[in-house]
Amino acid sequence: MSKDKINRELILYSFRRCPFAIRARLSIYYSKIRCQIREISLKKKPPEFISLSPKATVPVLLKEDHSVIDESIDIVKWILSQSDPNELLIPLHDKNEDVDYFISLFDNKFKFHLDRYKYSSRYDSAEKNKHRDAASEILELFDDKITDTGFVYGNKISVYEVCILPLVRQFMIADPEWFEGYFRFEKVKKSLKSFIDSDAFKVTMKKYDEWINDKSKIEYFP
Ligand SMILES: N[C@@H](CCC(=O)N[C@@H](CS)C(=O)NCC(=O)O)C(=O)O
Repeated sequence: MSKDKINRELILYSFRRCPFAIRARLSIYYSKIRCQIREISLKKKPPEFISLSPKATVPVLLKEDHSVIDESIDIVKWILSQSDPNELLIPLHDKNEDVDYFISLFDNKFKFHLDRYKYSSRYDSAEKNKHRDAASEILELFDDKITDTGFVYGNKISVYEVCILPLVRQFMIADPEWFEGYFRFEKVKKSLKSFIDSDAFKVTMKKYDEWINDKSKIEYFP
C-alpha cells in the first residue's frame, strides 16, 4: 500500500442522536482509543462520506489502512478487539450466550416497531400504541436478562448494554411521560437511568460542529 493511502488516524463519521452512532462512540470511549470525529448532516451528506459507503448510513469508521466499517455492531467488535480494558466483549466468548442474536433482535424487530411508534405520524398514527406494545414485548426479554446486579452479564456493563441501551433511550424519548408512568419493566428503567447518568454517556453525547469537507476543523472523540 502506498504511503499516501495510509491515514494516521481513525476517522468516525457520526451523527450525535443516532442510536447506532451512539453505540459506536460508546465503544470507542470504552476502548480508550482516540479517533477523529466528523459530525455530518443526514440531510446533506458529504460526498466523501457517500463514496466511502454508498449505503450512506452512520456510523462509518474509516480505518488507518483505508478500509471501511459501515455497520455499528462491526465497529463495536473491531474497536474493542483492538483494546478492551473493561472487557465489554466477554459475553461474546461465552458459548451459553447468543449476543449476536439478541442484539440483532433489537436492530431489526425492535427498531421496526420503535420507528412506527416514535415517528407514527410518518407511518400510521392509529397503530402507534400497537407498535409501542410490540416493542415493549421485546423489552420484556431484555428485562428478563438483567440480573440482580443491574447488568445483563456479570456485574458490569458489557456489549449488551452498549448496543441495546441507545435504542431503549429512543423508546423512552418517544413519550417520556408514558415511559415514566406506565412502562412496567423496572430493571430496564433502572438500567437506562444509570446509563444516561454515566460519564461514558455524557462524553459520548458531546456536541461537535458539523463537518463539511477537508477544510473543516479537525475534531477528536473522546
Ligand atoms: N444497520 C446500521 C443502521 C444505521 C442507521 O440506520 N443509521 C441511520 C441514523 S440513526 C442513518 O444513517 N440513516 C440514513 C439517513 O437518515 O439518511 C448500523 O447499525 O450501522
